Amino acid sequence: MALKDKLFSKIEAWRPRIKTLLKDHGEVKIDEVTIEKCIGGARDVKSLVTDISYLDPQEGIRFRGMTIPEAMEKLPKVPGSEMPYVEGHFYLLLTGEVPTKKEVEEVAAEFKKRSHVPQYVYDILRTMPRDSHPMVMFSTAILAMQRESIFCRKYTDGMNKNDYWDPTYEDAMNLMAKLPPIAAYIYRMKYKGDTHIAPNADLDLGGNFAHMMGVQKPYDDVSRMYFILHSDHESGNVSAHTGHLVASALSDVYYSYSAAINGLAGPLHGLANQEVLHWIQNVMEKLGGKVPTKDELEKFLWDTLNSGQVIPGYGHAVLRKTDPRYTAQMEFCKKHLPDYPMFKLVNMIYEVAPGVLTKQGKAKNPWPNVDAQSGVIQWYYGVTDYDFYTVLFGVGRALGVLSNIVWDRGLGYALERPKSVTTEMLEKWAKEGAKK
Ligand code: CMX
Repeated sequence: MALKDKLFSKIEAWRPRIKTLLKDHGEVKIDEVTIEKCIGGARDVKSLVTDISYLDPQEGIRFRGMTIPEAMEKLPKVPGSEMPYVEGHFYLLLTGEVPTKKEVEEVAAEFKKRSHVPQYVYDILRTMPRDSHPMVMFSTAILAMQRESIFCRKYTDGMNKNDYWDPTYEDAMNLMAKLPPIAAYIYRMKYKGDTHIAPNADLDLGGNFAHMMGVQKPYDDVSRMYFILHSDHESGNVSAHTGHLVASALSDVYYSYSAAINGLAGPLHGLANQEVLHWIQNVMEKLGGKVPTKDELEKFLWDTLNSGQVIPGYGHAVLRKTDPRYTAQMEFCKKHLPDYPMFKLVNMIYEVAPGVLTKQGKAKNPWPNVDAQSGVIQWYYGVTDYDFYTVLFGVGRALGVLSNIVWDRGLGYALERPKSVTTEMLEKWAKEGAKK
């Protein structure tokens, strides 16, 4: 397949760069670790490498060097749609090149070929308590498919290190193709009376997902936009880092991505999109369904902070400005749902919350992140079961995490194994002014 050939030529060309860096420049210092960073979650410690995306604190994410508007403009569009093919974005993440229409169609055809989900996955999902969180179901379904891993089989048979990337690529393609039907199945089993919609082979990944969800246009474009925006945010965030970490033990993509999904399910990470909707609903409920005034909203924000909770959808570990993923979704809302009361409320939060967070003086970034806007769009199009929202994030995030794992294998990145120290050691070094 053209994508695989291109990928291999890129990996082969890249390998000597990593070898030279390690062999000739391994001693060059790029960062230092302080006690604050050691206790504070390794914030900003430069210890991961990825060329697939880069997150600038002021500017936001760039996918393979492209801003979100640039990528959205340059990637081939699905005929009759505003949004690009998700398949084309995957091609971009994997190869660093914008695909031609023919190349996108090839990837789309490849995903279709690989999209059949084994019956045992559905059987397992059906044995789970129906009130299990959809992220638990999603993670379980992914892990259950580990027996399909080509990498695992080939590794057991004995394989040259240089070839690891190949079955990893095959596994990644297989898994990526199966995630949308699994997600749609969980949605319809849990929330739509266990009625299911067969896939439509004529549709692209985003279009087919909307079809299997049973939501009308332009939800196909919402899905495409959603998957692309959530795909990658460099390597340090919890889901991407977990995927990389688990894969660094040469665990295959099923083990790795299931673990990544578990990290995404945390309320400080991907679950924040569900928390935002929960928070908004609470506010409106307390006001008998009415949209609050700015003063009322400010009071709710302070009440949240004063009760020791975070304002979901605001703040970020790296970003220091409004998340361009938030802005991209806001532009979509302005076009498609400008008068929707919940969208207006989200905008009002945007006007009020940064001031409140700044006044409180704790959050380093008072601006909204991707999760502040995404739930409202889902709600508008009838996907109101907000505990499902993080599954949507999880389908998109796979594009980036899987691309990274393929490259990790291609470049032979090492087993991840940072060193821990004891509190006593930190106290000793604190007294001495530095680690001697
Ligand atoms: N509301 C209230 N307090 C906040 C806050 C928010 N939205 N964002 C940060 N703070 C607080 C932190 O809890 C921390 O308090 P303590 O000193 O008491 O521990 C302090 O401000 C400093 O935190 P920070 O350095 O600005 O932020 P972190 O890098 O530690 O954490 C994040 C980043 C995203 C976890 C945090 O901003 C947060 O909890 N936001 C709300 C949850 C959220 O929206 N998460 C989704 C992020 C995007 C994603 O991954 O999907």
